[in-house]
Amino acid sequence: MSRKLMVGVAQLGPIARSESRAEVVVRMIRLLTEAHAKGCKFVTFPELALTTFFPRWFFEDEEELNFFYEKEMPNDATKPLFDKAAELGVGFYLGYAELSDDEEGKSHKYNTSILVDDKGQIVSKYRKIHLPGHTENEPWRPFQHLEKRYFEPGDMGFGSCDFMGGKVGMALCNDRRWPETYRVMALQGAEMIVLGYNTPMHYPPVPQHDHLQGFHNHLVMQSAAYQNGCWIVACAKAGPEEGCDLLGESCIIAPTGEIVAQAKTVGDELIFAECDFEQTREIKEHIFNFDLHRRPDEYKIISQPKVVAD
Ligand code: CDT
Repeated sequence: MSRKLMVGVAQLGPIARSESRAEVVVRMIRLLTEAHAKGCKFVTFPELALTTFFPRWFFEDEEELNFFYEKEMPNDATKPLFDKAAELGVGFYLGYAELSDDEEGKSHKYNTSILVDDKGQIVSKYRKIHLPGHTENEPWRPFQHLEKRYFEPGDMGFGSCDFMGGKVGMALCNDRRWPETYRVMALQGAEMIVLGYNTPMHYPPVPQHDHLQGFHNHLVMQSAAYQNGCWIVACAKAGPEEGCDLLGESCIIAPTGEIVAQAKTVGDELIFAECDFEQTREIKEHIFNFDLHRRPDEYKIISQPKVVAD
């Protein structure tokens, strides 16, 4: 038996600060249409896919900052994408900055992703848990990374839902570097984990690692795919964006840890691969059979509350 899904990754090249959401959505629809022509039933877009990567700037003016968030989804700018996807019968993953009010009317900001089914309906939402970077303006840096200032940590946990014939979970960028991200979803049965990223090639605090950005990107995801017996679908926003070079190398990784498709450019580019959810069993029922071989009693320290050193 097989449960195959043709999956596309719609890597986006740079988005200028002056570029409107409508212009970005036109680019996304172009890739979605290409994916459909190639037989894809599901397409992954990047993290914060609708605008330039705004945490690279320190904004003192709240209104200027709020421009980058979506107050509803879909909205006027993204509705054409939802409509086109429904017309083509293609589902998608989309990352965006979310501004929403809670029941008490208090505003919250999250780095969010959604899964949208082949009828254009949102079926699952995730809010980024591992927020990298810093909280205060650090003018010594050539560019800022203010995710810790501009977003709250996600409050929805790592989940896994029934989607397009398999169990699918979501993550966002920095989450992919943490083994717990994948394991928590795999323990809930995730067979495919989709994620978008914006990864600067230059890491100001440790520039001696700059040449390793591509290596670290694939290292963490390939090992996670294998250790959790799941597909990993990873989509970059890539290329020279507002003076900051972003890593490309979007990819689709099989449960064996092998990369089965990889972007060659740092521009708008579609890659795709047929992913069989059943292939996860080769790993999950054998070398990493959790029921047979995991020793959670020995891992307790992993889930203890954080100890903050003096
Ligand atoms: N967007 C995002 O999470 N980027 C981070 C950059 C790390 S350096 C602050 C990443 O892990 O790729």
